[in-house]
Amino acid sequence: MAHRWKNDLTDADVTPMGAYLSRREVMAGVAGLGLASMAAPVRAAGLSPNSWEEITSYNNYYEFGTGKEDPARNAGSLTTKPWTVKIDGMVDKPGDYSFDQIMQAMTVEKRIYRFRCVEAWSMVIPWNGFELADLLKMAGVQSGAKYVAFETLYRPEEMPGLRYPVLDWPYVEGLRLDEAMHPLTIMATGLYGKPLPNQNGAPLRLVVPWKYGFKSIKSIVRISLTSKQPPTSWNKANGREYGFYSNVNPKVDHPRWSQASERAIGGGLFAKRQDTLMFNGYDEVAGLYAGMDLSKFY
Ligand SMILES: Nc1nc2c(c(=O)[nH]1)N[C@H]1C(S)=C(S)[C@@H](COP(=O)(O)O)O[C@H]1N2
Ligand SMILES: [Mo]
Repeated sequence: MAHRWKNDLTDADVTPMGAYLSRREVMAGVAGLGLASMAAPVRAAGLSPNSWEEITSYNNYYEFGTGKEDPARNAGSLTTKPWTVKIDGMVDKPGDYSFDQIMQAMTVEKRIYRFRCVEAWSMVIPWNGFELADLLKMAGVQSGAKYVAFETLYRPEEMPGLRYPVLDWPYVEGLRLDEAMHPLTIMATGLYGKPLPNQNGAPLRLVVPWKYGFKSIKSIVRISLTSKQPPTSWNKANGREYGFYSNVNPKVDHPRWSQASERAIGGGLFAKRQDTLMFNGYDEVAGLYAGMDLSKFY
């Protein structure tokens, strides 16, 4: 399976508009040629994805410990079947949606995305998932809704890290509604065509590729549509260091380190750091922040 990803790269994919704009159009155009599989959005042109081993053994999932290897070691105990996501707040059809019910309604596709942690390391990850917009449309977003709040499972019996007050549990995150509806924003349910491993946020987690990794909240049990900006875990823990927006921005440093460059995981001991790109390279989201001072709204 792994080697197939490179074959998914096409010239269309390397243009800035190649990915999200193209999905439905290109799918429509290409489907007739029987080449549908080549139209999958590839967001890291020229880069090859990190290995399964790298993506599943170097993780941040503090509910299972704060070490990079803790999640792989400790998350095996997490029960992900059955799984229910409560969708509530300003929606027409609030309720408890089972994971199976969601998967039946959604179209899962592959998306190769760059992933940039605020700690200045990065990977390239071949996700499987569906657009968050499709799930929100299914629930029926009401007109007064402006934000989407997300919550991770809180289950101390299975999550040893919850014993430590590193964060105010459960882990919570949030997006502005237009960010949540953006076609690049996905709910990931798999990696390399396999179900998402527990350490990566099984059975479903958010992926917002133009934001620092901590926005991509794992193992989601609740999604609430709200009129007010929701609190977010890292912002509550240290508001000076972690803002609500957290867009990848090489020009706005973390108070304790530079964000101008990053260490690509898997590059080897002597690999050169690579430049960090504005919006992690996803320039098509720039319009979402038109007129905003991104050093103030960090
Ligand atoms: N619930 C929860 N979600 C989380 C985290 C966490 O500790 N708990 N860590 C975040 C951070 S800091 C990063 S970098 C990414 C890591 O995702 P990965 O382990 O799949 O690479 O998950 C994010 N989502
Ligand atoms: Mo992170």
